[in-house]
Amino acid sequence: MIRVSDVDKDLLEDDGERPRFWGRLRAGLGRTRSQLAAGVGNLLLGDKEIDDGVLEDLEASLLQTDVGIDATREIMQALTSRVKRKELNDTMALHTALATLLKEMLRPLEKTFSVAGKKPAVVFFVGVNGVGKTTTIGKLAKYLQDTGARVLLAAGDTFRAAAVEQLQRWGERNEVSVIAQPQGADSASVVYDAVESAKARNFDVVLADTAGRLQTNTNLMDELKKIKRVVNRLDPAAPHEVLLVLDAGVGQNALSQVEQFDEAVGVTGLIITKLDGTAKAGVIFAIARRFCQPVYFIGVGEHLEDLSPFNADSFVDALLAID
Ligand SMILES: Nc1nc2c(ncn2[C@@H]2O[C@H](COP(=O)(O)OP(=O)(O)OP(=O)(O)O)[C@@H](O)[C@H]2O)c(=O)[nH]1
Ligand SMILES: [Mg+2]
Repeated sequence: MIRVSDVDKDLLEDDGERPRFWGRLRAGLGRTRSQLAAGVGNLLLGDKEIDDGVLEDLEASLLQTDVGIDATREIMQALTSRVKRKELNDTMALHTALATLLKEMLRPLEKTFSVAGKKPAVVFFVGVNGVGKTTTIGKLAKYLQDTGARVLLAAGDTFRAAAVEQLQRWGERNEVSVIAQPQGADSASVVYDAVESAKARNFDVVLADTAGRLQTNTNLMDELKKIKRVVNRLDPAAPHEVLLVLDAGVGQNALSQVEQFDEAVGVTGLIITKLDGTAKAGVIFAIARRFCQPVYFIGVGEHLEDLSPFNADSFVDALLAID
């Protein structure tokens, strides 16, 4: 169980990533946390006995935050069997067991994002329209620069009006070079140029933006395959990462996005954005149950500092924290 005093202690004492981002994560997950409150918050109101009503409220809360039927069933079965075995005797114990279980479910998603040793590491950002690809590139450019990496951006979204300018603005803000061609140019050729230039100029990493597309649009998915083929000619190992950006607000539709982008271009990792704007952050448990993709980063806002490596314990602590 997280108490406010523990949270304050974390803010003061922890010197890792957590203190800087913890407050934002906690605030960002506020809508999902309120949605969970009916079922989960009640567990903390006192050392009540666990009856069917308590378990039903918990189940309903999980479903309402888009944890999904399968993951909810798994969680409820695990907890119910422990209640039946008399291992959990009151609601407080149930709350603690829930937190532990949720952390265990999310821990396999943790993986450190590394661009070391590739010179340049080529990273594609793919996803449906408006999920936060370009913004995430802007934030990540800064994050990687702060680790000492030399970053080059590729304005591979040559389709949407003003997409190139949007990336260039992020480039200026971070003092990062951007390789671009005018709107309407072939995006594969922009990304190719960027990788070639990064090789020649000794960059560590190329972050390549791509236009948003629906996972169901075969023609546009083929275009992504083409970018991949073209870059492959410069480096058979490239792209080293294909990051699928998911807007948490789409809830269960995220599952079909993972499936179809992976089938088309081989997704190597996920970034989940807009956790702050939604009560559906529970979808991350559905993702964890169904796929083995790492979640490298999460986004809880529009600002540079609103991106953080994913950490299962912090995520669940923030989700279940007391307001
Ligand atoms: N609240 C919130 N907004 C975000 C987050 N990430 C991105 N946004 C906002 O979402 C909107 C769309 O972001 P973009 O980065 O343009 O999305 P995109 O995927 O590049 O969009 P297309 O290129 O049109 O496909 C912008 O207004 C961003 O500021 C986040 O984590 N939280
Ligand atoms: Mg974009």
